[in-house]
Amino acid sequence: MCIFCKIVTKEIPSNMVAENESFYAFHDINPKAPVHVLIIPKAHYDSFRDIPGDVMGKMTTFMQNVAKEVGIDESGYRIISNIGDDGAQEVKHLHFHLLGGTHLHWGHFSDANSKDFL
Ligand code: DGP
Repeated sequence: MCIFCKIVTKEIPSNMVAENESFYAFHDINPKAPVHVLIIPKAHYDSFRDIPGDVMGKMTTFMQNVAKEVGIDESGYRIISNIGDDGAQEVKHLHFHLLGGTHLHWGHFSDANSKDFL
């Protein structure tokens, strides 16, 4: 069982923000912003590649509500999902990072020159 599946079953403790029958939100152990919440489906999907569209639709509503719950809905926030090797995904259970509580800068993505891809 993966580490986030163990968080869902409470085998590994976490600082919960919200949950319903299908999704779970908890504070990241290594926060990169004043608010840094991880949002996961309780069912295991390796990454965003694998989640069915209808489940993603329900997850979107849950994520919107979590942003309200932690008080960053009006001020703004960022949602990131790292996918696979080039996405630098460490935990292979789909998760979205919800970041906010400060003005976030844009960067830290790659040393590559974007012109390389044009
Ligand atoms: P990613 O690189 O997108 O796979 O990020 C994984 C995130 O998961 C990273 O920000 C740290 C967080 N994390 C890893 N293990 C744990 C844990 O046991 N508890 C909590 N709360 N967060 C964890």
